[in-house]
Amino acid sequence: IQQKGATIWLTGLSASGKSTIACALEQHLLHLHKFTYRLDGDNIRFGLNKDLGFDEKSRNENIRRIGEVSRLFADACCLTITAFISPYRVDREFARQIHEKSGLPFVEVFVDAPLSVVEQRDPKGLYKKARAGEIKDFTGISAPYEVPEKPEIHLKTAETDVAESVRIITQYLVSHGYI
Ligand code: GGZ
Repeated sequence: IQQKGATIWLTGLSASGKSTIACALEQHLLHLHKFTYRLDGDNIRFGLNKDLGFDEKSRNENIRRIGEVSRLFADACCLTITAFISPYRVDREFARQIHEKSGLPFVEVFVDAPLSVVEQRDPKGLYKKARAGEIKDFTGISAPYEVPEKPEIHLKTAETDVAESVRIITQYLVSHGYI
């Protein structure tokens, strides 16, 4: 394999657009014939991490494991895309540190949409349930989201469409020599 690995770490609220951007980015990188893989709730929270819930400790462990797995994928020369809320700064920093210790690029992407916007989108009705107290520890409502302080990329998804977001991330990867 000629390419190097890297992790593209998307973080943001539920319904901010992480999964949509991750899927579109994966498709784009595949079209460029890059070795890429996407880690998201569907292949992690229903498998490796099916023992974990959404209290603070469980989220810490969720993100710790995803950080380790993404590092392994990146070490295997994969452009690894992760799409998890990852609400705690300390957990994202841990993921970053284990990549950097291994000499692997870690690109933190803040998928930013205001709470008012994601609550309006509410594609699965989860915010409504959280407001009604039917889901506890819901990020943005009854659990914290710690905004990234120095993300490599800051996407405002209320103002930027998916294609543009993919273009911005790809441009970053090209300009840093990661692809
Ligand atoms: C936040 C929750 C919760 C609670 C279930 N808080 O929009 P979705 O539905 O499809 O994606 C959300 C997903 C969040 O899982 P993550 O592994 O990304 O979270 S974390 O990084 O914080 O560990 C949401 C659904 O799971 N979901 N309960 N209480 N999101």
